[in-house]
Amino acid sequence: MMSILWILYIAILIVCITNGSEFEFCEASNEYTENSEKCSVRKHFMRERYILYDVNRPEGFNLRRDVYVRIAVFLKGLVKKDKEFQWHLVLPPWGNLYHWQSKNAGSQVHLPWANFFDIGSLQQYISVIEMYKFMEVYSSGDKEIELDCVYILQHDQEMFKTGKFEDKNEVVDCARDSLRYYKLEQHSYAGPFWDYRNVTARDVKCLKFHGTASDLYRNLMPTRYKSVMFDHMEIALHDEYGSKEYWRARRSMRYNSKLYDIAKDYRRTFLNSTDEDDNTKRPADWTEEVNRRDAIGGPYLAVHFRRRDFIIGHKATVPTIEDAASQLQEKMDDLGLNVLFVATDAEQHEFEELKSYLPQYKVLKYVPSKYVINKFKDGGIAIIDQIICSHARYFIGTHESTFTFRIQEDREIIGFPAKTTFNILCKTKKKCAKASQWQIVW
Ligand SMILES: Nc1nc2c(ncn2[C@@H]2O[C@H](COP(=O)(O)OP(=O)(O)O)[C@@H](O)[C@H]2O)c(=O)[nH]1
Ligand SMILES: [Mg+2]
Repeated sequence: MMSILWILYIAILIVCITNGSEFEFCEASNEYTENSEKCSVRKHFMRERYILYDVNRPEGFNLRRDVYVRIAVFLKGLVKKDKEFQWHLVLPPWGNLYHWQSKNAGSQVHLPWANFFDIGSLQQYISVIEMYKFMEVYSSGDKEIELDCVYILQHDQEMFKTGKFEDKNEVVDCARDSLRYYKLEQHSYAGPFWDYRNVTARDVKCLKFHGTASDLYRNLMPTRYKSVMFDHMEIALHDEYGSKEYWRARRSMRYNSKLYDIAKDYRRTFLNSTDEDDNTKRPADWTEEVNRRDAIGGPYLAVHFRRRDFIIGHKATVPTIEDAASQLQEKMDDLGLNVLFVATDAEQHEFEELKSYLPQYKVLKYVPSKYVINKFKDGGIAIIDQIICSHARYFIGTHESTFTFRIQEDREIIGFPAKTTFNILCKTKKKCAKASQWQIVW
């Protein structure tokens, strides 16, 4: 009886195969399947690869935004080179930043990128996925996420001692006690992982690294790893700082449209500034932007006046409030402007002091409503300040502040003459550091 059944089974199988029917071997699932569509879906998932990253904890919002550009250009190059796999960048959630301490902002952890940026615009440059979405897709319903490999980038201290810098990409022994990753069991490590408790890694490697981001291609090993994370990604340098590709990645970082709306409203209400009057209209789609230098900007001077930790960390270049006021006054008179917009992290009494030196002008700063601070958090308020500064007729920033750099980039993209953008407050009128000037390339 058994053998008759066997013969019948084999006969059916032969008929199926010779008919070219649905039975086929699916490598993706390592089985015969009658459903080739299902197989190709499986195959598709087999090709997905995810890159994750994190940045040195104390780094601020605006350096982190620069690290994104590095990794975006890196991924763009990778996608061009490697068509075998489908590469995605997982966006590390925002949170726990040293500067984000507003009491009325509610929780400021695990904030998705969509809070600050326009995800559709980012997608037009590379494939990105928010962390919470990645967790859903990657774990297929399970609560635990296990990454395949984490590389912790580390400076080569020897190079800093000798001053001789050369490319390096070398897996080294981890000095485990100094790391925030630790072994739970064989092939399982816990670690900071953006403050998620349910994330672990199968492997953690320390990488003595010096070089540009694309030197990390070789560490991806996509036939072995589906997900690779780079911690301390700020150590990898730009592949093409200031190139056309750099600026494409930077241009894809449009903000959440609600933040533009708030800034627009403020400009219209308090600064007599509209895109029509100021010649600052932009295409809705960043890929349609073109090279121009004819933006006029609203009838106000904007200053980014960085205080707090900068007063100590950048003593040699940050002016006193009185000195800053006197420099601003000179420029306002020069330009015939009587409205000053101040973006600052100063204490309220410092802002009042600045105002007291400039009684003849209208001196304003953006004060968010309770709703806005609670919804968009400190990062959103920073961006609103940056948008307002980037639409001013003339901008003066703070030397070596990445907050200022991001405003300068936005002004370059909008199309202002460079001389209205690359200006910084001097220590005093007589003592001035040289401002860097990174102009846009199209
Ligand atoms: N809203 C607002 N926040 C600021 C301003 N200046 C500094 N901050 C805050 O302080 C942080 C400065 O850190 P970071 O982004 O690293 O820029 P950098 O330290 O100036 O290079 C910002 O992210 C903001 O949270 C400002 O003009 N307006
Ligand atoms: Mg900083």
